[in-house]
Amino acid sequence: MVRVRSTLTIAMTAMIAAGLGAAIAVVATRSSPTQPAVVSGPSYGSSYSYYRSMMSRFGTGSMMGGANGSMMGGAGYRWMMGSTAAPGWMRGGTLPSYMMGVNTDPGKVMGRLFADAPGPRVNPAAAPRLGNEVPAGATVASARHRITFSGRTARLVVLASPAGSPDETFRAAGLVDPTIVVRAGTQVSIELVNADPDTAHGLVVSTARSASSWAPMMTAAPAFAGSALWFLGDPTSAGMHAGTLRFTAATAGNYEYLCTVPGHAQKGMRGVFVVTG
Ligand SMILES: [Cu+2]
Repeated sequence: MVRVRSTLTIAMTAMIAAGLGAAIAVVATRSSPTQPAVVSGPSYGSSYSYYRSMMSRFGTGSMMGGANGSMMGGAGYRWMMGSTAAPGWMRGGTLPSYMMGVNTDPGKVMGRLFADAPGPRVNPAAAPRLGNEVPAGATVASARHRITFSGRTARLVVLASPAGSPDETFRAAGLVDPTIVVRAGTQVSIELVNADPDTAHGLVVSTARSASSWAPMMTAAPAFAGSALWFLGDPTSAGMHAGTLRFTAATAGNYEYLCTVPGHAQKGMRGVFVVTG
């Protein structure tokens, strides 16, 4: 059973990752059974190609891999991308209990599998500066552990587990897991950089209380349209993976941001996100 659970966990992470590069793409449901639907988004093609190459590393006979693996075709890809054909637990429902057991750190598995994924990269030499950068238009109160934006736009760089910070934490404006405050209606842009050499990380701004979940990527629904980046793979010689969440902080309230990778938010990889009225 342990082996089955492990396989399912990898499948689960692969499903989420399949949507990574094209997280913004709108998935059409009408298409041929063997090809993914044509969607907008420049990264879709390379993401699907990468996905196929990654999945082909699994042996034939598994649910995922090989030339005839059920996850290899367009239908499987759409399923993983969260089409309406996807099961409820992929769309914010409860994760089946049989997927909760693992014997391998999912973040390490995910980091390795997606180290070569396409997407923007950041030069590691720039990471320390980015992690300490005070955002334009923001007030940083170190003693209060808080970054406050007063304008109508907020642009912030967040590093995941960079050198010099505790493991499984975020760093922004020189602070560890700071409280981030914006006004209602602010156009928010958060660039996430995975600065951890051997573990995947992600970020979602969600409603409070979801941090207690072992697998936030399944249970922590984004609070705003676009407020999730499910995860980024390990850095390679090409640089550190980076991705940007863009959303409008539409409604005042107390939210949280947290790492989506299983177990990380529970270890403390999270912070408070406040939208003031
Ligand atoms: Cu993490």
